[in-house]
Amino acid sequence: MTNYLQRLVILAVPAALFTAGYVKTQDTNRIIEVRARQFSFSPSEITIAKDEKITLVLISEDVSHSLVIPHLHVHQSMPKGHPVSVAITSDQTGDFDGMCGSFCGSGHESMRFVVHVRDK
Ligand SMILES: [Cu+2]
Repeated sequence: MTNYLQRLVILAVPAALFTAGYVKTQDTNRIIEVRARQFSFSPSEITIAKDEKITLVLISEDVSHSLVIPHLHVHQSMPKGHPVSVAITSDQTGDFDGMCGSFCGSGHESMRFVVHVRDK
């Protein structure tokens, strides 16, 4: 019985953590982690397929930043120490510029991000 309980805990704890996790993946196919620090995003560009559902997991490594991609209607704050996620998709192909939308220091303007959307 003790063994059974141990196994139950071993299985249940990760499941509970995932369910209650701070990153919500919602109905998406691919997760891409993007880290921000003064004064760049890493990666600074990503390539996705048209109509592909993507979850960006955004992590700020130093101060608060934000990711703004006007064409994809993304305007997501990236508070220091709190990973956040945002779903993106595009029904058009092209190269769509993004940037940091929160002034974060003297190199803020150089924080650029590009989403390349290609045909499948
Ligand atoms: Cu910034």
